[in-house]
Amino acid sequence: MTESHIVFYDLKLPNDPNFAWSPNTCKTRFTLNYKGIPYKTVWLTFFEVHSEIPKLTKSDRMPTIPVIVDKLHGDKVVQDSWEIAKYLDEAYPDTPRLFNNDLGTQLFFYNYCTKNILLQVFKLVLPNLLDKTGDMREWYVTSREAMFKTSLENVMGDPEEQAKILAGFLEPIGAILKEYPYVNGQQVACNDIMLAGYLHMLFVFRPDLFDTIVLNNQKSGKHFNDWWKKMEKYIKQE
Ligand SMILES: N[C@@H](CCC(=O)N[C@@H](CS)C(=O)NCC(=O)O)C(=O)O
Repeated sequence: MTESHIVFYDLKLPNDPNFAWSPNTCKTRFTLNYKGIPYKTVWLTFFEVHSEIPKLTKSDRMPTIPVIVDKLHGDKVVQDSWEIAKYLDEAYPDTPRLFNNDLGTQLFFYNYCTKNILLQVFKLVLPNLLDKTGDMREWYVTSREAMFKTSLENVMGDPEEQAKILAGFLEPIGAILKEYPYVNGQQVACNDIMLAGYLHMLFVFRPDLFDTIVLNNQKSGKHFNDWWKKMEKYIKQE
């Protein structure tokens, strides 16, 4: 067995341990898969994120995951999926690259996906996610309502309407995939990994909607379908 270079902290649902679902951590999982860097997952619940992560980061920054500890480079700790992607490109230069002197445009696309795609996917999967929060449900509802400054019912809104909005946000990306095999053109870039991380949450919680809104989207035709098939090899647990 290959020895893992990276310890990767992922988010565990109380009723579903060892199940990769979190969009933020999936961005890093898929990054590690794409780069072929051997890693070991440590699964934390939301409560453990708050108790364990500050011990690693030794900072008063809000504890979130993904976090990695790079055992090959002096136990370097990196927090945040975007920072981790940039770090791994530098620390492991012999692995497939995610950036090619295009940080600004990739950041623009990443922010577009976070603001639009991730938010819409979250609204659509929220009832399914809540069903899996087990004894953390009360904490989860209270903390998310504080984050959104409104009730989760308001956040969810009308699912049909939310699905239409998501389809609209995907449309300009479908137009890229109509012309090119990947978001940045001929090769996988960080953009593809980030987008796959966000869409993966819809795939695992609402495969029916993933099928209609993403894979068989009326406007984007089969282009997302072709892209997802190419990305599938990076969308796996170690
Ligand atoms: N921008 C950050 C977002 C990280 C994030 O929000 N992670 C969530 C898990 S999906 C978290 O750790 N949340 C802790 C909490 O909500 O208390 C990234 O991309 O790494």
